[in-house]
Amino acid sequence: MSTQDSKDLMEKMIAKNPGENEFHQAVSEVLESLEPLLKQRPEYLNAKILDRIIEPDRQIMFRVTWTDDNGVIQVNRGYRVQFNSAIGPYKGGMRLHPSVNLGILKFLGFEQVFKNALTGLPMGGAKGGSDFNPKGKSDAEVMRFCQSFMNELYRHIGPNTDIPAGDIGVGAREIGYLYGQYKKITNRFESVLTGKSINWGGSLVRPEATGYGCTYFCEEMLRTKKLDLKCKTVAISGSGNVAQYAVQKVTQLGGKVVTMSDSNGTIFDTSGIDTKKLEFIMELKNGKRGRVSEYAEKYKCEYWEGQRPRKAKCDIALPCATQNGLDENDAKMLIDNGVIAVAEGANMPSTPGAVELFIKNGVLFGPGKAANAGGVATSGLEMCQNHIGLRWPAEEVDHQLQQIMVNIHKNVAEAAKKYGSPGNYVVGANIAGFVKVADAMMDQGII
Ligand code: NDP
Ligand code: 2IT
Repeated sequence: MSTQDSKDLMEKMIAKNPGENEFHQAVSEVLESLEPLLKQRPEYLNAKILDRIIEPDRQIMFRVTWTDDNGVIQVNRGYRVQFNSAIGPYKGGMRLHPSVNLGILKFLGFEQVFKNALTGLPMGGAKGGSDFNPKGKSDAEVMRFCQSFMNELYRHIGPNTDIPAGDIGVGAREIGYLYGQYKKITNRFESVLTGKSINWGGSLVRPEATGYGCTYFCEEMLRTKKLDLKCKTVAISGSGNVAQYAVQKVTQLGGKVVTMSDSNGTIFDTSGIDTKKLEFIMELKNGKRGRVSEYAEKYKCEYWEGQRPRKAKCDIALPCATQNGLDENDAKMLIDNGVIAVAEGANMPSTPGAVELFIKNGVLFGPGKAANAGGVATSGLEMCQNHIGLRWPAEEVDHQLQQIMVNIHKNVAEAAKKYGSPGNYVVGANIAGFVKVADAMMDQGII
């Protein structure tokens, strides 16, 4: 594919999806990475695989009506973008956040297609959610919202059709309410959601999986330079599910985590966020649903109101909050401070300018679709356990998760090398993920 063809396709895609900047960003990065592959495999172009792969199979939008605790009727918009099912049923999380719109979910669904392919498990890509803001809502309000959301969603999903899971704003509580309503409507107890609680079909290690997997991926990158996490200073952003378990695994492997953050600010704890302090964060964020500033008050560390963690001097950065939270200036600061590796726990947390700087400056950079694939991979393991009617011990699931992350690293590194960009995990991840999905689409004909 020539650069001109790629530009033409991008222009067409932007015209068809106006204003969906994050989606444009995600597609543009993939198209750029694929150029060396397409030179060798023109059959993908003849079969119009690029035009087909950037168009979701199906985009579902619906009204979600619920009543708040004051008896006032509220209306939100619900979505499920079923992006691609070439290699398996649709699979991907659901996000509840006021910033959710169709463009955000298309970017996330598109990324999910390649990420899921990289896991080696048979899962297509999807993403869903709503602009509902769970912050400040009571449990009862969240429950009524989830029930109303499922009243529409249930007809579009199923254990062999589409299996949603958690993402920002959707954790064990929300998955519970969604599952309860699905069961009420369909009278079926089946593997239709992942991230379920342990005593009703969930998998051990699924809550930990994204943060652990990201840390394992980071270790694999470091291993290529004969380094490891021992005694490394690590800056983590976010304080939700992914960030919490990244902190836990980094600490277990001998690293020292000095930052966490939320949408209000960053805590900078030079003595390290150890196991005991992490317990406080978990209770604060998962139980009390409070702000990280309370940590700074309790442990008397620095708190940077309204700021991101990037000015913290660190060897390793794991961005685990949300998209585009790490820009060129942040990247410059990290590089000037000697960062060795960046592994994305979040989806697309680094802007294209930041990614370019990391790669130019020889920073080991693990893009989200490779580095955070441990979450959805373990969702795949949860589905597998549900289908065979067994529950594997934590050690077994963790072992499989580690193996999957090692394989992703290996496959991505090999693809990067094969197509002329050794060490470039962005190119490697995009090509390795794409080939798998594109080949399946070719096999399945013009549909
Ligand atoms: P959570 O809801 O548990 O936590 C989200 C964290 O990100 C919170 O600390 C939140 O702060 C912060 N955050 C969210 N939106 C913003 C924003 N606009 N600006 C600043 N901070 C923000 O979500 P997860 O930990 O599950 O998800 C984090 C990232 O990881 C997302 O990009 C998600 O897509 C990705 N991911 C998640 C997987 C999973 O299995 N859960 C799997 C793979 C990727 P606050 O509390 O203030 O809102
Ligand atoms: O972005 C992601 O990979 C997720 N939110 C997890 C999806 C899943 O199906 O477990």
